[in-house]
Amino acid sequence: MPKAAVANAVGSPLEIVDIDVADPKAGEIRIQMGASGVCHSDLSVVNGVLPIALPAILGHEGAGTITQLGEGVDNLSIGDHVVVSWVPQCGACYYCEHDQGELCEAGSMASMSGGLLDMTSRASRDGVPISVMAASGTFAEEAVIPAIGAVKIDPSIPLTAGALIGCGVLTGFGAAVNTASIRKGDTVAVIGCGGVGLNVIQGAKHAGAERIIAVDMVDGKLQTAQKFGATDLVNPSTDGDAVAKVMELSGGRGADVAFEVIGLGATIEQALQMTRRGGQAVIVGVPSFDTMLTINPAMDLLVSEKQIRGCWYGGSNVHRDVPMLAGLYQSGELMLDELMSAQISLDQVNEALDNMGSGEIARSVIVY
Ligand code: PAD
Ligand code: ZN
Repeated sequence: MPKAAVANAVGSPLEIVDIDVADPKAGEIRIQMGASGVCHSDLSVVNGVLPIALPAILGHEGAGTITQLGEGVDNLSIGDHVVVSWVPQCGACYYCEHDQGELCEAGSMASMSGGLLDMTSRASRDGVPISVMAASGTFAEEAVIPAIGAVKIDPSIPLTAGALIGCGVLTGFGAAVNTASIRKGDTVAVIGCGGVGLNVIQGAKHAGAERIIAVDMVDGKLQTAQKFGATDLVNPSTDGDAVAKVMELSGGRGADVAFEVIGLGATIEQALQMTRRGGQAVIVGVPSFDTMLTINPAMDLLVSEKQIRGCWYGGSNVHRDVPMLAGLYQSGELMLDELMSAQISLDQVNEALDNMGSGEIARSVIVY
C-alpha cells in the first residue's frame, strides 16, 4: 500500500498513513511520485491560512513517472516523466484561450475542490475518501491526477528538479516574466526570499533587471538571494524600514516592480509604497482569506498611476512554461539543484514544515 502524509485537522501535524489509490478514470493517469517539494502553501493548510477540505493529502509541487493511463489518454505514455501542475490546464476554455491558463475553468474548480476534474478524489483510507490538495496531493508515493495536469519532461532531468519547477519555479519565475513582464534595466524589489521569492529573483535576472533588491528578515535567506541574482540586500530587522531602504536604493523613485512573496497585509502595503509612480506591486504570497488592506485610492493608485495586481501560479501556461524552464535548467541558466537545501523522506515532512522559517532552508524536497 502506498504511504501518504495526511492533514486531519488544522494545527495538527501530518499523519503518515497507508492509502488506497483507485484506478484512474477517463482522462486521468496514475503516477509513481519521484519527488515533492515542501512549499509554504502546504504549511498554510496546516495553519488554517489556506482552507481546504480535510482530511487531505497535502503536497502540490511534485514530479513522477506514469504507471497507468485512464481511458482516452493518448498524449502521454506509461514510463513518461511528468511534472504535476497544481492547476490542470485544459487548453480550450475561455481562460486558456486568452493566455491565462493559470485560471483554467475546469482546472481552477478542481484545484479548489479537494478532488480531480469531477471534484472527487481517487485516494481513500479504510474506504473513507481523502481529499487531495490542488488536484495533486504529492505527499504520497502514488497519486492519480488529471492528464491535463501532467507535463512531460525529458527523463534526463532529475525528478527533484522537475518537482521544484511544479510550483516554486513556475510561480516565482512566472511572476517576474509573465505577470510583471520585467524589462531590461528595471529595478525590482522582492519582499520574502524563500523558495518562491528566490525564483522571482532568478526570473527578474533572466528578464534583464539591473537592480534586484532582496528583502528578508533572515540573513541566511539574503545570502542565498545574492547567489540567485539579488544585487542589494535589505534585512529590515537590522537595516531599518524596507520602504525607506528601497527608496534610497532607487534614487528616491521607488522600484519599477515590487513583489510581495510572504502573504502578509503589512508587507503587501509596503510593496505598494516602495513601487515607483506608474510601477507595479505584485502580490504572490497568499495571505489569510480575511486579510484587508488600507489603500488610499487617490494617492496610491490614481495620481501615482500605480498598479497592484495578484499573481496566481506565475501567470503560467504550464504546457508551454514547464518545457521552457526544463530547457533553461538543462542549459545551466536556471538554478534548481541550488534551491534544494535538504533531501528528506516522507516521514520527515513535519520537520520540514517546522524548519520552513529557518535561514538555511530554501526548499526541502521529499525523495520517494
Ligand atoms: P517560505 O516560507 O519559503 O519563504 C517566505 C520568506 O519570507 C522567508 O524567507 C521568510 O524569512 C520571509 N519573511 C517572513 N516574514 C517576513 C517579513 N515580515 N519581512 C521580510 N521577510 C519575511 O515560503 P515560500 O517561498 O514557499 O512561499 C511564499 C509565499 O508564496 C507563501 O505565502 C505561499 O503560500 C505563496 C505561494 N503563492 C503561489 C501563488 O500562486 N501565488 C504559489 C506558491 C506559493
Ligand atoms: Zn506551492
